[in-house]
Amino acid sequence: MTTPVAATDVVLIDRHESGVAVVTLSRPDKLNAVDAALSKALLSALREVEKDPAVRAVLLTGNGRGFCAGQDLQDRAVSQEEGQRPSLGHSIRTRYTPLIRQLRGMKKPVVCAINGIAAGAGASLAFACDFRIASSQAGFIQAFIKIGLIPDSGACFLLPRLVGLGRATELMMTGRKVDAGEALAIGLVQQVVAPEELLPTALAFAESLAVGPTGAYSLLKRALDRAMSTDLDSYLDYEADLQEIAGRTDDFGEGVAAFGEKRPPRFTGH
Ligand code: T3D
Repeated sequence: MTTPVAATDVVLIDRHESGVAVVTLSRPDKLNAVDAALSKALLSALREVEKDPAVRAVLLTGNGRGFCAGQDLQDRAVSQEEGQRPSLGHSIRTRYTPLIRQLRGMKKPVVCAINGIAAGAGASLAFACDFRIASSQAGFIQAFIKIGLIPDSGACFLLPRLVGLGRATELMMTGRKVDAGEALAIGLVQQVVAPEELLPTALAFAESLAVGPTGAYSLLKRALDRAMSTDLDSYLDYEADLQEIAGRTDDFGEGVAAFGEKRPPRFTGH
């Protein structure tokens, strides 16, 4: 079933019985560029699927030929024409930071199905997901520099961690397009498929995650995030704390029982 959220039709949620919620950006005539309504609806949709216990994995994608073209520049053009200088710091703090925090902090795995161009903050949304599967027609552009901005929405934090500092710097300073083949070669996406295979492939992958120990995925995400930004000694303490939590879950008991009984585990996420 597909339900528009936040009284708009610019972000759709389609809940599948498999436990996967497909969240779709839907301003296709503007390549799903982020205006105030879309950012608000996306945050609302992500929070909604996060708190829905029936949802165990999330799939983020876009309608039409683009995934997301970043900030809606028509909004900005209007401001410039009116002689205004918009506070981009305010825009980042209120519009984009909450989205990136929500995606990175999501207690469920998030798969991004990149159906077309991902530019500016649109690329950052994809970087903040746990997995990226791309259509052969997808591409990534660090578009910020072309309009005199620095990469935002976590791009300077996330992209070097995905592809290395040297490559990230080159992509960010040139603003050149990375096509799907290059994205695969540099590890920016896990898989590239034909456009008609994108949703079935991404959905099947998300479904395979949804039957997994989703509580452990959540802890694993926290472990990886911490590991990328601390020293080994501190990390090892944090790891022990997280494994303490994992060891008290029903899923750990079920996993060990299933191993002993030589059967597939039936994880519940508890
Ligand atoms: O401002 C703040 O709050 C700070 C935050 C900044 C975050 C950011 O994301 S900054 C970066 C903003 N994004 C860009 O700079 C990308 C701008 N778009 C493009 O460079 C190109 O559109 C693409 C390379 C993405 C795709 O090119 P192409 O040739 O495939 O498509 P197109 O013809 O340019 O676009 C199709 C339509 O989408 C077109 O509308 P029209 O003329 O048919 O009515 C175009 O204007 C619209 N569109 C594309 N991107 C945006 C957009 N409309 C508004 N904002 C956009 N970002």
